[in-house]
Amino acid sequence: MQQKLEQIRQEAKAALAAAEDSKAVDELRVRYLGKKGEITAILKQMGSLSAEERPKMGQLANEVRADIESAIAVALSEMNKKALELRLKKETLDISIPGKQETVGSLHPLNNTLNKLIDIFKSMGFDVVDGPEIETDYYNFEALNVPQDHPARDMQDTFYLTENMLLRTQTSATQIRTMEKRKPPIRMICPGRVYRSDDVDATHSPVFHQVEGLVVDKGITMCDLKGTLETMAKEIYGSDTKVKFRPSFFPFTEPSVEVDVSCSECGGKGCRVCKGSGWIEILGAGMVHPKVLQGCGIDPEEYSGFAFGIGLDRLTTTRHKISDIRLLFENDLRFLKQF
Ligand code: 2U9
Repeated sequence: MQQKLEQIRQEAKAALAAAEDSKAVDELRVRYLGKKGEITAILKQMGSLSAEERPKMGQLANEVRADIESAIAVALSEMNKKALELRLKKETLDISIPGKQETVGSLHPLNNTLNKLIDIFKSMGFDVVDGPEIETDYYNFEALNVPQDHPARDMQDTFYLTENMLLRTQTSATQIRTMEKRKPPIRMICPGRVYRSDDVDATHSPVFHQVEGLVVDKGITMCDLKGTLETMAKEIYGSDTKVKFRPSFFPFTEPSVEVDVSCSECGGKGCRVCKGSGWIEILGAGMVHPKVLQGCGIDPEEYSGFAFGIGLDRLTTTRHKISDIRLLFENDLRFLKQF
């Protein structure tokens, strides 16, 4: 029996040393130490031994069992170590590899300029109002005192959807609706996309953007218009900016003006940006025509108002010295990344 136990010890240790995975180790555990294992089988034969030999063999059997158990523990721990080493090797991180560069977007220059204008006008108490891009002939032209035979109403200049519906050529319809709904005082700007049937070139696009403004209250004069626009121009182009009003004509304002600012590039001396004149035209404006007020149910004897229309695209190109309006619509990242 002693011989048999020693043989089991040798065999089990050799088998465990050669085991390749934990499954093989487990099989060996069952084979040697399990309920039907070889050691158990030996222990069952103990009854046939003499009283003298029994405790000796019992002790030896326990020793062999403990030996095999510790060989199992060693084999398993070796295996775990190897598996861990393998995993660590496979999952090695090369921390010297350069990271992937994440590009951060920025606001489109049109939105950037618009946000600036919104901030400026909000600080002067203006509301920002949105309106539809599809309008009726009445709100886009008739209510604004644009006569039936005015060239702007021509099919050549306006995108008509039906005889009566069109893509708005200015955002003024939103102001008309506001005046119909609200009593003065009114202070509002309407930013938005507008459409005109123009051929595309460096300064024209059939889709462009306006920010129109309207103020209606008792006692509003041209001085209020001048102060408001001067404040806006100085904020946009710098505090040294001068503003010049030239007489003009629009059907919806009387008197009407076109507004120039001193060229921020040359300070008024004349350069490429202002085409030598020292001035840049940025908007049209005027006192709201009494017929327009009347048509919206506002008594022109009691109230007066001023209105202005800013071409957002032109304001943006002059602000950033962008030479071609088309750059604003092409979404070329090489251009947009500069802002
Ligand atoms: C109401 C009454 C009057 C808005 C005005 C202009 C003058 C003007 C142009 C600027 C560049 C159009 O985008 S542009 O080509 N606009 O010159 N717009 S006064 O007048 C209004 C608006 C609403 C009820």
